[in-house]
Amino acid sequence: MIVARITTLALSLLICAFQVDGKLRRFPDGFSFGVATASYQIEGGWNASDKSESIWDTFTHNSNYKILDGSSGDVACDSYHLYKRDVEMVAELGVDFYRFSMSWSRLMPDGYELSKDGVKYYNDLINELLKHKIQPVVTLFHWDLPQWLQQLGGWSNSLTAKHFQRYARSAFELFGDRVKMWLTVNEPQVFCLHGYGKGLKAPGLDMNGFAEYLCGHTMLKAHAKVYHLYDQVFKKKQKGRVGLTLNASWQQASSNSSNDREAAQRVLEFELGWFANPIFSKCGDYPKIMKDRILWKSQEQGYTESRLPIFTKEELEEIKGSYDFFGLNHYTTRMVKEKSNKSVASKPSFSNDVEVDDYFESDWKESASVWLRVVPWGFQKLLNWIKDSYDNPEVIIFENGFSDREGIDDVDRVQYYRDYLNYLLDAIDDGCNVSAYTAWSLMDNFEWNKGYSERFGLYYVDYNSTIKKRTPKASAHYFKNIVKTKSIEKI
Ligand code: GBE
Repeated sequence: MIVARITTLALSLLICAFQVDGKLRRFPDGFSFGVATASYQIEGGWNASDKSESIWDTFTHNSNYKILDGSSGDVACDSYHLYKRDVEMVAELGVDFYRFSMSWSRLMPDGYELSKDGVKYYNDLINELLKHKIQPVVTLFHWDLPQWLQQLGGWSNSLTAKHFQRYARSAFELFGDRVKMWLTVNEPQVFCLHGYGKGLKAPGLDMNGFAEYLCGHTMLKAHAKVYHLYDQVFKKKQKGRVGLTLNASWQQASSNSSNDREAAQRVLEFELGWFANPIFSKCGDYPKIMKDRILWKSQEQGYTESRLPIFTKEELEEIKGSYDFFGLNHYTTRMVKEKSNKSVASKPSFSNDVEVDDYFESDWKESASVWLRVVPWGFQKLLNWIKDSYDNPEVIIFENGFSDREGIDDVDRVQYYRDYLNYLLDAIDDGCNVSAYTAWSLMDNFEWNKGYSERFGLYYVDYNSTIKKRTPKASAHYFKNIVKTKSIEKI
């Protein structure tokens, strides 16, 4: 422990020395910083008081599904009890805002009545943050749908949008006097593809090529409904902003050939455009390439209509422009080329609809996650793609981070943040309108299918200790210094 302390100290001195010697780059005036978490990944208290089960409770308690280390979020970081320590850490970092999510099944166990204890928990957390002058940023849905709604089809049932709106209304009424930034949903693409298409995540449905599109369709409608509800009923009085946050990797064409460039563009359209186009593009609706390909493949596969649902005119209008900013979660980059042996698969799937080959360059530094390689320049390229595709919207980075299996001497994470933030500044120099940055994550937490085996935190969590002891890593000291000086050494 003492040795570890000394190395951390040495490391932070080294980081400081680096910053004094190297050339410093400043973040623009008004640029703000935050850190993020999500309810199921940190709270625990899965059956505290009158909380009902969420699909992640069901999923992790069912042995047919596989969480790598056999764990669950039953206790996680125990933030249900330890939220004051969490806020203390956020304050230590000196950031402007804390992005956390609300557990729908904690706040409204049966979808209608509010839970007294659920309301109290989020009131306490929000008030504690404000006491420390930290702005709360709330995600309404970060993947933990109430199980009773899943019984009714979950996000493949379009009525879920109505239930979501009722839940959001309560959240605005209860907390909107103090919460000024809301995210409706987190990464609908990952949630729908993994939960309804591949069956990897809760609710564990593997109805590839169908159900992920149904899920996405309802989520887009739900998002828009909540956006307009806030806009029409709450915005004037509460003066907050509403958006959502979308995941995207950069997709680098493996050659300059038009085939490979089209393939890379296609992945961007299927991953990011699927949700971004209907909301942020001038014409609205799904990307043309998605509509065309899925219809064509569906017909070839013998279906009479496209597996991608169609919006009505009214729905298109409702969804288009339903944002106050463009939320982005970004981690990594892939190389993409045209698929070598293309086919209309008899069995529909999202990946057959996209139909590319992808890979990582072998010299891209690895993380603890198979899907995450360190490719900082991809960040700049992606931000420029968003600028060019959606008329340079205000972008807020709501997640960016690195996974390891280390303790508090997380040099690789320090380097990741240094490099990614440098390319973020390059993107800003290119004219990208990025106004804030959020590190994922405040602390190590339940990393979905990987359980506790992959760590993303700025704070180390000792899961074996009864108090789930949190200790700042080298990256916490490093990040704190960036926030404090609003600058970073040039790489
Ligand atoms: C986000 O997702 C989540 O919002 C957050 O909750 C999570 O903790 C954090 O990032 C770190 O993962 O077959 O395993 O290779 C990998 C990040 C799929 C984006 C996982 C999809 C990461 C994109 C598929 N990735 N995800 S496989």
